[in-house]
Amino acid sequence: MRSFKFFAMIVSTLVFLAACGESGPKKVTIQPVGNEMKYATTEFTVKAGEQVTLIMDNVATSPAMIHNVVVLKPGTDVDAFAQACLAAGESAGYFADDPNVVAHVPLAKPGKKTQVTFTAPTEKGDYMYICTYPGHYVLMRGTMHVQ
Ligand SMILES: [Cu+2]
Repeated sequence: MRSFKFFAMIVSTLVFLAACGESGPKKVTIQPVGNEMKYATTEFTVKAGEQVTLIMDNVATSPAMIHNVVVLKPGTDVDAFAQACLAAGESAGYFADDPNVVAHVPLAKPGKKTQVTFTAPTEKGDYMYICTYPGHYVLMRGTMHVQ
């Protein structure tokens, strides 16, 4: 009887772990192209309303190549937003909160990883993402497709 209880406990634990594996947030990793001011991952797709863990895996080695990822709603004035981030300054991680921000992965220094977990928008469409580190947003851009 006792061994049956133990066995049942093991099985329920395994079932629980398997369920967690399936229902955890979808992981999306974004890397730059070496020491270039470019994302290697320029697009990815998520389902509307799903949980997403977005990761900046900064594989750069040059000290100037610090990157983040900020996902914006369609129709955002990207230039104005990037200017606000620049004005927010280094202490704010070159990020200015704004109603148009869908997700914000903090700055990652070379060789580091940062991440954020968020709920994908329920509205389908194409969402631009940029790096708001000074001077990067013009070249560091990508698209998150919400389907
Ligand atoms: Cu950058």
